[in-house]
Order: sequence, then structure tokens, then C-alpha cells
Amino acid sequence: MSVRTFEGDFQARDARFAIVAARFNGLVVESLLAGAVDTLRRHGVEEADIHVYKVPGAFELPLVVRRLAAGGRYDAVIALGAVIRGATPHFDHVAGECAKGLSRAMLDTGVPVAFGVLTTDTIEQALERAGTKAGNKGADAALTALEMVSLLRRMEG
Ligand code: INI
Repeated sequence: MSVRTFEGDFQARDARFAIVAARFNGLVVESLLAGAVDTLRRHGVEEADIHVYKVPGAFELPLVVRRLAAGGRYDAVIALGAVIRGATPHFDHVAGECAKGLSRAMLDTGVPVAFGVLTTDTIEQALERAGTKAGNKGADAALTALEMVSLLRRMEG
């Protein structure tokens, strides 16, 4: 008996990607951005097919991500940000609305949205996930985008 399995193979070198990055906690987010671009490049995506958009903070990510996803120009959108509990009394609102809005943007448009938004208690935890000892969440989000683009293509093709 053989079971048919459909999965992405991360091959999407001809795809176009938008990356939306928050300026808030820019030290962390710039490292996420570098990780995301590096991962796309190493999977064969041309720099000309990677566009970066900047927004003030994580709360603004969903609007711009949704606009780009709905525009038909990109195969996937990667959202990058860092919401750090110690830095804000309204952590739960910023992080919660950001996650909800990004999820809605993906489901409303049918375009994959990769969630590369760190939500941590401390700046140290954020830095650990931005290219130091706990990997790079921006690179992970780029891999997710590549996997989802290739999976959706298989499902459609
Ligand atoms: N935005 C972030 O991306 N991360 C944060 O940690 C953060 N804090 O600490 O408040 C943050 N706030 C700004 C928010 O995203 C909006 O830009 C702002 O409220 C204006 O709408």
C-alpha cells in the first residue's frame, strides 16, 4: 500500500517574495531580515524578486502584509518583527493583534504569510532568536515561505 503525500520541497527559485519588517526593536529585526534574505538567496531566489517594506511596529504589519498579499504581485509574504514584553505594557495587545491580523491576511487572500515575529520576555531572548544561539527566526520564516509556495504549487498542479 502506498500513501500519496503532498509536501513542499522548498524549490521556488522563480517565485517573488515580499518581506515586511517592523522598525521597532530594529537591532533585532534587522538580523531577522538579513537571515530571511540570505535564506531566500541560498535557495536560488534572485535579489530582484525580493522586495522589502518597512513599517513602524509589529502592530502595523498586518495592514501592509494584507495589501501586498492581495495585490497579486507576490507568491508569499514574510512578516518580521520583535515584540518584547519588558519594553511595553501593552505587549499582549500588540503581539495578539499582530498574530491575528497576519493569520487573517493569509486566509483572506490565500497567499502564504510567514510569521517571523518574535514574542519574548526579554531583549536577550529576542537576540538569541535573531542569529545567535537559538537560530534565526527570520531565516526560519523564509524557509516556511519557500515550503508553502512549493506545496501550494504542487496542490494546484
Ligand atoms: N512594536 C513592536 O514591533 N515591538 C514592540 O515591542 C512594541 N512595544 O514594545 O510597544 C511595539 N510597539 C509599537 C506598535 O507596534 C505600534 O507601532 C504603535 O503602537 C503605533 O501603532
